[in-house]
Amino acid sequence: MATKKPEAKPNVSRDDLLKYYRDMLLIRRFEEKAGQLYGMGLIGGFCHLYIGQEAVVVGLEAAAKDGDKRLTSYRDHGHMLACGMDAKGVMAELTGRIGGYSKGKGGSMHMFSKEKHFYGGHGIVGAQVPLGAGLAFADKYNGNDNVTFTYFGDGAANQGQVYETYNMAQLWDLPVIFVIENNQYAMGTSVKRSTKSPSLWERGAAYGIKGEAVDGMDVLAVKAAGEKAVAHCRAGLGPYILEVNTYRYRGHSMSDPAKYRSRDEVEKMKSERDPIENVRELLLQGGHATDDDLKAIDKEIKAIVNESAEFAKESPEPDLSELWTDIYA
Ligand SMILES: Cc1ncc(C[n+]2csc(CCOP(=O)(O)OP(=O)(O)O)c2C)c(N)n1
Ligand SMILES: [Mg+2]
Repeated sequence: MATKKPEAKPNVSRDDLLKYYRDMLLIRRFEEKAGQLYGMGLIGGFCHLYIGQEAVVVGLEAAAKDGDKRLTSYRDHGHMLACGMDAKGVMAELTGRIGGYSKGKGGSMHMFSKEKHFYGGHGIVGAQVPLGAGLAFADKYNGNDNVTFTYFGDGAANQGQVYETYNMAQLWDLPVIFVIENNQYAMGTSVKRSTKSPSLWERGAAYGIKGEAVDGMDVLAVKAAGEKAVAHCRAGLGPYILEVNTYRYRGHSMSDPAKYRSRDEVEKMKSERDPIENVRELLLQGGHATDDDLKAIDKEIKAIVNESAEFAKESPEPDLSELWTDIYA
């Protein structure tokens, strides 16, 4: 992935820039805390952290409006926080407590919010892609101008159902943005080992779908591309593909031996491309914020995250009777 520094003069307001900084930092600190609670045995099962990829979801949420929908894979905590779901409810779900978004019965990969139009949390690779087209179909049918952001990974991009969905979405001009979060790896398999074609978004051409690749470590670039994609969909021109090039700093999940890449590679990304550091530099260089302003934000975020962890520890486990609720059969 190309290394490039953020532009010195971003075309956004100071308040916007501060919001992106705050939103990305909340995801980063929340995920670090989740990692700690996992290490302490308070979170069980699978847990996939989003650290490193924060600019993707924060940039795209900056292009969304109320009523737009989103859904993603199992690497989903960042998406929930970015669309305004409560950190306490997310953390409590991770610890399997009644105060969680799925009453402690879903865990990391299975949370939803009707209020925030967040449709999961999907553990089956690629399964959310056709579901996203279905949500977009409903919006088109209902005659509103909402769009659906359907996030999936570089690994998922090799799934057959993605291409069946591309075909139908384009055929029916569905307002769906296919967001390929290309973090360079699918578990331990680098994209270079799994994929011969140089770019994933260009595969949309086979179906007549427009798209582009974006620097996913630059929140402003992601926002700008998101606005373009959203405008395309709202104008009734059908789906759009964004391949957002990003990087995950942590393992695939909490149980990852990390033998498929070098420590140097990860360190280089962290030191040269970090999305939060990039915005921090923009804020400081542009005179939009002082060190003290940013320290105050750090403190505020830390308090939100600590509060979520306290809530998650204190919330009771679901009662046994909950075994028989929220089930179809
Ligand atoms: C249908 C299916 N096949 C395999 C798996 C096992 N699996 C879980 S995550 C994953 C890798 C997916 O990688 P990618 O789409 O790049 O997403 P990332 O984890 O990088 O966010 C695999 C193979 C699964 N959950 N579902
Ligand atoms: Mg991946």
